[in-house]
Amino acid sequence: MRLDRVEARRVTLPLRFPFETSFSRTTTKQFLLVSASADGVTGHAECVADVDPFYLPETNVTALHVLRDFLVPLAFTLDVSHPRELAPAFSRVRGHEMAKAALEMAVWELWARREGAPLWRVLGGRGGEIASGVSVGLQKDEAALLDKVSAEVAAGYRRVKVKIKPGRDVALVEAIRGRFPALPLMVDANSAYTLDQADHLKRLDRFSLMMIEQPLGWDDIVDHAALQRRLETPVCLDESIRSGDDARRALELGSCRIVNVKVGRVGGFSGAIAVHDACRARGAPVWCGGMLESGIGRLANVHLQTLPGFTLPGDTSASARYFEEDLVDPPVVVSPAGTIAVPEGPGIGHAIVWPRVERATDLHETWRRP
Ligand code: OSB
Ligand code: MG
Repeated sequence: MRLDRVEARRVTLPLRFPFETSFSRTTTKQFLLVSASADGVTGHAECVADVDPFYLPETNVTALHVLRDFLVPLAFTLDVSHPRELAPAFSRVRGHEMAKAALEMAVWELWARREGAPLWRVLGGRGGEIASGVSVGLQKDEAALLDKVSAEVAAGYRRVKVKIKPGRDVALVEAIRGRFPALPLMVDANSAYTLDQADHLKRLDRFSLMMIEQPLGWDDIVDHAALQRRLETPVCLDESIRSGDDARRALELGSCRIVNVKVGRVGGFSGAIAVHDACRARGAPVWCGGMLESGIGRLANVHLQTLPGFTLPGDTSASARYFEEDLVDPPVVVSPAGTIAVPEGPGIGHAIVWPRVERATDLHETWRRP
């Protein structure tokens, strides 16, 4: 298969509520929607880069540059006999995992559509349903946080993650635990602490948290290993894991006991499968993170989570938590039992609502094979 056209659209969607973390406060979601075509069939994928480099170094502008000037021209030289050939071909470009992932995932989605198969089947997963968890941003005070957590528990979510940062951590977790003694609960610091604060973080050990996600440096695995030795609570890495090899190294070093995988952060589905396999081979649980994706990226995450190593609920929640109107129809919904149905249709399996995409698009580039 030779690609004959690749497109990138820059799409902006308002978020229903601002999403606040230790590193930023997001009120609108802007992303690149990448489409790859061959022989009259087109696959689509959502890039997880953001407008700013506050989570990881890439932005929508760097992703567009790297796609336009390097990855797309490279992809046009390939005769693809399977989408897993994209990642090794892209390895000449160092870093830029989010840009790579967007094109790689679009080719997997195209591949699935060509086969008339749901994405999960070409990824090696299974149909059925997945368990759903939620990520709750920083709230204005303890009462607001307790209200939010109560609403998510009532909605059926199987696990709740709350964002923390210095000054907004131990007391909040204590309050949630007081109200919900048996709730599968975890926290995510997005690199807001340093190893000097290990004694403080140790105070979280009393609350039987499932894990603490990315407490230290965004590119660190050495200090995290020192921290994990001092904590009972399992450390989970997010930002620090950019490949299957990163997952292997972090687990071997004892930097974490659990891994969050985001397809967009590890260069695409091949990278995500490599992370999954590295964890599974070492008996470490892996779960799927999220980046406030529209339904297009959200469904890609649903399909990925049908691989057997995904033993914990991830951050894939209902479209309606973020968007008044999603770009897919039907939107992603969560049952009262806290599950999401795995689609059976070709590719991501839900229809993309093109008039909504076009309305939300302010820039559209098309590249053709020379
Ligand atoms: O650290 O997991 C994170 C959102 C944006 C950037 C980083 C993170 C997150 C989330 C939200 O936690 C997960 C989601 O609901 O999509
Ligand atoms: Mg995280």
